Amino acid sequence: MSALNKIARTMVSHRRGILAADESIGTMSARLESVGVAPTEENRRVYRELIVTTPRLAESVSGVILADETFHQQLDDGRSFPEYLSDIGILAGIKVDTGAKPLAGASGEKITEGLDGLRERIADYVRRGATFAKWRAVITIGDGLPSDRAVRANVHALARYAGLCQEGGLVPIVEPEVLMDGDHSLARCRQVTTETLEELFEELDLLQVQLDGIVLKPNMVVPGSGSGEQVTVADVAEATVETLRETVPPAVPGIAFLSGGQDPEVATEHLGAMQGLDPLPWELTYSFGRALVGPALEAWRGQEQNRDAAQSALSARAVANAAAR
Ligand code: 5MM
Repeated sequence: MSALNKIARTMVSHRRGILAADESIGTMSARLESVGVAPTEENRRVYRELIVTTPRLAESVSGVILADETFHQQLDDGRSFPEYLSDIGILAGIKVDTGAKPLAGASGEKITEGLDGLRERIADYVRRGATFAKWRAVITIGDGLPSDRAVRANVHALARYAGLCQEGGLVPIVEPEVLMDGDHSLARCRQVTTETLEELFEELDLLQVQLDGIVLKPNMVVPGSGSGEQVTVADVAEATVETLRETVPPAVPGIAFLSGGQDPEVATEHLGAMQGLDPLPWELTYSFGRALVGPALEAWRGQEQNRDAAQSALSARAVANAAAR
């Protein structure tokens, strides 16, 4: 077993999943402001410390994805976030993309940036304790969208990122997110997700990315949030697993879903229903952001006296998702 494969398997095995706490400064600031907390560097640090010090987190979380700012911050006891996570048996990951920007010539579509200087940044993150990385590409469904050029450009960047990570000793989480925004049907989401994943695996092959040393982080196959289409948990589970069976090679050790704006409890139900569709060639787990920490942020609201309630809210979601596995 290669070192990368061993890390990837640790990330997705034993009923644990990955906590995405890597909101960019802009996103995290907006989330803090939405619950009445001033968006300062110190408040972002305090909030992230609350999240990672949740009691027994390591029983349901194998890895935490950090943003660059958090990666270089310390807990109150002086340990860096990667050091603390390692001490409690959780792998430290780092978001290495620098965000999704407008793609030239493709109105309304985005390309994720961050390849320049990535080899050197990876070496620095590895020295500071990172074992895996994350890069998120966003694919928008709309009138005539996504365009071929947006899908191609994004899967190309994902494959180049993945290759650089593996060269530097990090397991890449490869995240091609087909957004839930829009009024499209479940069938359309399935079609776009299938095409995106097909192109992604062609590109990973072209760039000689070692498939047993990645974790795929896709969207679940769901109707657009504005579609009004009524679907059951079983519909989503079946459509998602069928899409993945058609596109994801069995060499990939694990698939860790993003939640994408789904209600936290519904996302958990979807994850649970997929486990019933055995046999699956890969582990299926979670790499949720909002669906894990959303209720905790709501409960906290920046008040020290709400700390226990916030940690209990995160614990409840983490334990429920581990159980769903
Ligand atoms: C936690 O949010 C991540 C970073 O977002 P920005 O760079 O846009 O601030 C995001 O990539 C996240 O990891 C995935 O979207 C999964 O999170 P959700 O909330 O969709 O489960």
